Amino acid sequence: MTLVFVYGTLKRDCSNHDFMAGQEFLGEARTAPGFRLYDLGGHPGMVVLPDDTDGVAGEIWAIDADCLARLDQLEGVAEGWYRREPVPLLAPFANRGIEAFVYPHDVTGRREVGPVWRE
Ligand code: PCA
Repeated sequence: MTLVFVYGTLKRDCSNHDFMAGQEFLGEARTAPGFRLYDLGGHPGMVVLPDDTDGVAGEIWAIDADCLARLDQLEGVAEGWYRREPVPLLAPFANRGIEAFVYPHDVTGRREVGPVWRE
């Protein structure tokens, strides 16, 4: 099992949540400050933003290897669209090396969403 932090369309009640079918929800979580969401067109990208003070809200899931592979494909990890990397989370998930799909590209001109993605 792998723990992942999801903050966008993979969350409960969101458009890609079917990808989490059969996996285990462990709880709501929030990153440390330094991350913000931007609207990439129906889905958010979480970017590193050093002067952010709020962080990003999301969910922790325990997922199996098949699910992880499907998520990597969905998020275009091999193509460098999103990068799956550890993000600092607040308690009770702090210091556990939990990964999220971070958006590593320029967000100039994208709508700033703030800390919570809603559909
Ligand atoms: N799906 C992933 C990354 C962005 C998105 O919409 C997630 O929910 O974490």
